[in-house]
Amino acid sequence: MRVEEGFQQCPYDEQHPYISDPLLSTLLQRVLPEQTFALVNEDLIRFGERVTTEIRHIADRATPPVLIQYDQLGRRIDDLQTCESWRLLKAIAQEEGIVAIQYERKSGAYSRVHSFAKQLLMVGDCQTVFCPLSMTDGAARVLELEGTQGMKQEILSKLVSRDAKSAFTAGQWMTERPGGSDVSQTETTATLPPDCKQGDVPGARYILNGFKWFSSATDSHVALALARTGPVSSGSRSLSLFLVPLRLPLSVSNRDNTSNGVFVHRLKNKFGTQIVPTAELSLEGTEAYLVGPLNRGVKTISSVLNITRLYCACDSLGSLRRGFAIARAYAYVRTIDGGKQLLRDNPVHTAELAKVSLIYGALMQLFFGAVLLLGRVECNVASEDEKRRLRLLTPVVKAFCAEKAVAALEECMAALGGLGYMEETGIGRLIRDSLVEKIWEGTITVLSLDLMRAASDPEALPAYTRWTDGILTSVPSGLQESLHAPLEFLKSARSMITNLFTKSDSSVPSLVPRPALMLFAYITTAFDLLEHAIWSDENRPRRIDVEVSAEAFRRWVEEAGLREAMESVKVALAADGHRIRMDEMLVYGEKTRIEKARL
Ligand code: MFK
Repeated sequence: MRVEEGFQQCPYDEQHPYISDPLLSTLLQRVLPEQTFALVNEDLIRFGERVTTEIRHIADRATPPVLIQYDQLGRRIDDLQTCESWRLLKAIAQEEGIVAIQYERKSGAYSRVHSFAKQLLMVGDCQTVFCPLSMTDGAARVLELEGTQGMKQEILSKLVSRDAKSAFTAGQWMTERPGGSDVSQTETTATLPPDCKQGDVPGARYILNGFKWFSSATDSHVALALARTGPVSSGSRSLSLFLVPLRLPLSVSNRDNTSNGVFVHRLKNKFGTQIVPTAELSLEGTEAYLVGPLNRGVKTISSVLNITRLYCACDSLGSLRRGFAIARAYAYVRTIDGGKQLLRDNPVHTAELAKVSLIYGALMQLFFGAVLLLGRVECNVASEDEKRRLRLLTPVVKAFCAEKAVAALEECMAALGGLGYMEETGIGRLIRDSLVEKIWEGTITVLSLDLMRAASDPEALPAYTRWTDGILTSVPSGLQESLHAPLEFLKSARSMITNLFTKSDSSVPSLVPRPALMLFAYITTAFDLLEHAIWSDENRPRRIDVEVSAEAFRRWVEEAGLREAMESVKVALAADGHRIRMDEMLVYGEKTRIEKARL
């Protein structure tokens, strides 16, 4: 039989990423004022169309970057060649205002929601182009807060521009070989040139020398870099933040790649995000300008981290959005049972996809909860309680979305059987790319320590408790009755968090932070889902919609892992020296003779 003659699977239609999404539009209706919703809704309908008809085809043609370090005459040129798709995707994102919307602030405090909703539609087709844009956004925020007048005029305006021909992008250089996440080991130094006397003035010119181990926006125009301006013994407290032009003079037309002493040592050979030009860089006499106070570099760059971490969460969520859309679309066309039924008619299959849907919806509620707070903080309309909640939530949202989205994406892949494992469906790439979210911009363990750092603010827990109390007291009597058991269970889970966060930093047992982050994420998400169910009860005319949102809350509390998260915290709280010793034995076994000899 010729291959064209046998059975041919009917192709699936992923459909419009916004209109066909089961959750996004309702969530936006809840969180946005009516007029803003109308504007955002219209933009998302138009943009979603652009994703499927134009952006997806551009993304499918992307190829990895190439580095040519020397020309035919032996001159060092460091010519980093990215593919046309990468450049086009970046330009489209700039024109669409992925960064700009958030600084034009036409929708006030809701501008962040607008941009992140757009990103959500494009993530699965963007080849991780939001990575450099996230750092561009973060750098814009740092310059908005700490930049000199000159930096604002010359750089900030270009970072937030919609004109792709003249817009800048920014990188962020923190990581170095000795410490990785631990920047206290930074080797890069910043020294004042002989002609410059005042080094602590914002904008002061310094000379950087060192080696940056991960630069994910190597094709950018500027970067924010940490470098040492004080004694090594002061660790991260003697690091300052610098704005580095990648080329001098700084302009989009300057192609002289080594003109500011920035040398691309090699491109990284990564497991995923292969289109992103991540590289190792050496800085040799590189000109740079002080941003923010001297020796307060970590604090100053934390605004970048807190923004890029939400982009990371959006990347996890957006990858899952697309994987789930493909799995749903396939269930509509794949016949089973000798051709008598469709896959979508099979309850066992649908039950598995319902678990994916629950996770997707829950992560979306958690994510947009944080995005709303960020928008309010940036527009100076946030209360002190909201600022504290955002500080607690940012590391949690990034870590939890990374942890849960990949597992759910695996289910989406399996929902297509062997076809899902084929590269052409794109789910494999989504998994590979989104796996990095567990690592870059802070691993889950680093983020759990950051949560503990944020929770050590004595006002953080009261702020969080006031928010949850507010939701609990607004549950209408109908829902009180139908959700009695999960509500009681949620309250008992919340008291566990209260006990954890009221411990002083030093009295938190060493194994607690990571399970504490997971528990905190489960509980916060449950409150977000409850808030949504309450809103549905009050605003949605169809009973079935109220029932579905209440059911999502119930399943999240009773079936999705909250109980297990509580158990993990209990185990970590009780862990003594013996358990830690047993962990060592389970992982490494008895010390081998070689190890003993080394000691
Ligand atoms: C599609 C999306 C793509 C996303 C783009 C990805 C690009 C990928 C490229 C990379 O991976 S770049 C490198 C990523 N590296 C990291 O994310 C670093 C991980 N390490 C940490 O996050 C550490 O927690 C950190 C370096 C931030 C802290 O180190 P330290 O030296 O232990 O800081 P310390 O002394 O605790 O804090 C210094 C100050 O900063 C303190 O304030 P005070 O001086 O007032 O007490 C902290 O409270 C404050 N701080 C730290 N983290 C903060 C923060 N403030 C606000 N928010 C935070 N997150």
